[in-house]
Amino acid sequence: MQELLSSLNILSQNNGTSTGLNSWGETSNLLESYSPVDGKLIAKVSQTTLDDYLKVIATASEAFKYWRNVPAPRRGEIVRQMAEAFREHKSALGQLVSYEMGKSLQEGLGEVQEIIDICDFAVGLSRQLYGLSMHSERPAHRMYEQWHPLGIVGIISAFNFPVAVWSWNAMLAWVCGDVCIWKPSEKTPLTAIACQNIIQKVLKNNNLPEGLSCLISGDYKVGEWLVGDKKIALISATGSTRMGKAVGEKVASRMGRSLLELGGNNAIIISEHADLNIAIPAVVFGAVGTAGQRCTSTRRLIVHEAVYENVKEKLVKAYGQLKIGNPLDEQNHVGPVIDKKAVIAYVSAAHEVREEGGTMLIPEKILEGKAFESGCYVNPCIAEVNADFKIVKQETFAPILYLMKYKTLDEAIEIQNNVPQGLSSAIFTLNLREAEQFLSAQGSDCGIANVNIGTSGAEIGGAFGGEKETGGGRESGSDAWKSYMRRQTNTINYGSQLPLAQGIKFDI
Ligand code: UN1
Repeated sequence: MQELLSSLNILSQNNGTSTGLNSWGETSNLLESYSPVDGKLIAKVSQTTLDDYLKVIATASEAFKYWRNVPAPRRGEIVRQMAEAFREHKSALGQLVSYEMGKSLQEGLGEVQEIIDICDFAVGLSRQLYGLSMHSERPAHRMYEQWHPLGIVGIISAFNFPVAVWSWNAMLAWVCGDVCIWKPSEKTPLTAIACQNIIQKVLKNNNLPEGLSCLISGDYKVGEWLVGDKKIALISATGSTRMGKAVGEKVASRMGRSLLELGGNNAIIISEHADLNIAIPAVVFGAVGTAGQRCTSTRRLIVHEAVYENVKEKLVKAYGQLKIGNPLDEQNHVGPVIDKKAVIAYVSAAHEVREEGGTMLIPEKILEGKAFESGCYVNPCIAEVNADFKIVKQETFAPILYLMKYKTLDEAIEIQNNVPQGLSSAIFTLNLREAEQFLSAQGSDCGIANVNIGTSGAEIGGAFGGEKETGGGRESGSDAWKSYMRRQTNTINYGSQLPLAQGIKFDI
């Protein structure tokens, strides 16, 4: 591990386990990062003080004045170099993601690949920040719109995708001419420092000013400084709905912008016309991948009554083959959940299922003994429930799958939509009418709706985000870049008259 950390330049020279965050001023109160893989303390990280924070803001504000004037394709070139740097460090960073967060090595590497992919996307985008031109109703007038950089973007990211979600925001923000201040989850501070170190080299090599990419560290209080600060033009926050509501309200009260990517309660509908050979693996990957800790994890399975027993049997069999253990060992499918608090949430969700009258088809179990010393390894479980149970309407960040039955597609869609969250959804069917109904205006109400693929594992090219309590924000691909810029409408009169719009006469 020491070797891995030093290959990512994380260990500071003077202190074996603590690391300074940046070169600005005093830091105190160390934040401890424990691995859920083996329960060991990996390193201690300095927390940002208010004094540090003020210096960071001043530095970022200065950097913005410079960066906004750099031509966008030139900004894209810097992001291209960042992609190269991440390619070079993919293996080490992927391992650290896996060790600090607990997801499988394949998924850790996949996360770094998402960074590389969004960099590539952003490079192309840097030449495509298009505005429209309009025909003016007045003679000898030209109208068009242009997109300008917004300012400082505050990025609050969650532990479950400790690096990819930051990059979706930061890479777009940079090509758009913004500067970024990143507040990673206090549960995964080291992967953030690793990313900062990787890009710092690129920034230095190109003589770019300090402040383009800032990292602040600490708990929610540090996040509150960002959220309440009028100098932060946009807050992009990923996390729980509870956190997002607090952030959204505070940012709105200062008339700032927020982009929220919050909880999901994602369902897969399995119709009687489904190809179960692809449906079952999609459900299992969606429900147990990342130990059920993706925003897009499959939490609910709504199965047609004609195939219900068959699906149930196949699922139980598939779950019986899952290997749970150290996520860095590629033999294992499921690693630990992030910490003991997550284990408690998992256990109490199972209790609530029973209290509400459901059955645990595969019951909850905390794994003990050798290789499970961290206390964070749990058995993925399946519960048979009614769609209206209170617990089924909540997002529990753990590998628990709720199974329910339906008769008609209308009913299945009604069940799927009848939760407070609206992130991701999917149907498995080979019937064209069913698939199209699911995707239509009377179908899924989620930001993401898929046919014959699962709810998780979205590509970076699409806009990512969801409706209702998921927060409404869109990140990553498509035209999500528009959230990171301000639109300006320009009208130019190249004639010698001053005609007014709407035909108004004003003679003087
Ligand atoms: C998240 O869980 O916050 O679609 C993001 C997926 C990933 C991103 C998930 N590409 O599962």
